[in-house]
Amino acid sequence: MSIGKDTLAPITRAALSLISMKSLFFKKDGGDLVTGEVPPIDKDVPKRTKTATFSMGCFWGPDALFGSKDGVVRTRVGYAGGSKEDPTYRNLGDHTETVQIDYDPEKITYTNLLDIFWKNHDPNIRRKTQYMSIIFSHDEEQKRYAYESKERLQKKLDKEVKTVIKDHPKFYLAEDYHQKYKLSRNSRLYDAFRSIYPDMKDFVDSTAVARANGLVTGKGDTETIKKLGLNEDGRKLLYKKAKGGYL
Ligand code: MHO
Repeated sequence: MSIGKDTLAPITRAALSLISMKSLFFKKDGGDLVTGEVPPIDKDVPKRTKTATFSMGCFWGPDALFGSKDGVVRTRVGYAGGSKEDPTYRNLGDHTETVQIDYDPEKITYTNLLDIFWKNHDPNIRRKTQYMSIIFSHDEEQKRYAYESKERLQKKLDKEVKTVIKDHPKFYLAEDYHQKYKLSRNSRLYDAFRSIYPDMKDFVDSTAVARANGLVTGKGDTETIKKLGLNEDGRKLLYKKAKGGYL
């Protein structure tokens, strides 16, 4: 026999309906974890940014990794390097999973980004096209740094570095569910940021969201949590995830 609602004390009933109302109005859209203001870090976007584009395996990890770095303003994941028009995840053709980074050159250099690139995947292995190691340079300077750093690493390892260096090709933005994927695995936090940025483009372009996506994987400075537009409950939850180091 199940206990019907009328067998519960009125006070319990009232409490239960309050909880369900709260979840109806707040929890679903994540509004219970945010301050309702634009995240402070997003009010501070530099006017001039530069762009870097890398392929280094499944793009979920690099999205979070680069997003966690001070000086990185925006990240997005997509497909590049192939010739197929309008590739999708299920119909990728000859493209490669790619992360694109807008950065503030006053705070982080292309050389810093290259270091992160080399240290966070194995460039000695030739992988299938989807997961190939590629540096897409956006100008002559980036190209030079890319070749120089590849050369240096090859000498150091005394092993062929299979990374391909190409000129910046057309970049096709990946499906919404791939953007800030690590954060999406934490649905309360993901919904919280979606409640700040209901428009997917604003969400993807937010520095706050990029940092949160890094923090849930245990990367980045937990001091940054203060600047992401979360209220105390939100900050506590993100802090817990950051310390848990979920990958
Ligand atoms: N299917 C792999 C990689 C996904 S990545 C977007 C996984 O589940 O880890 O290619």
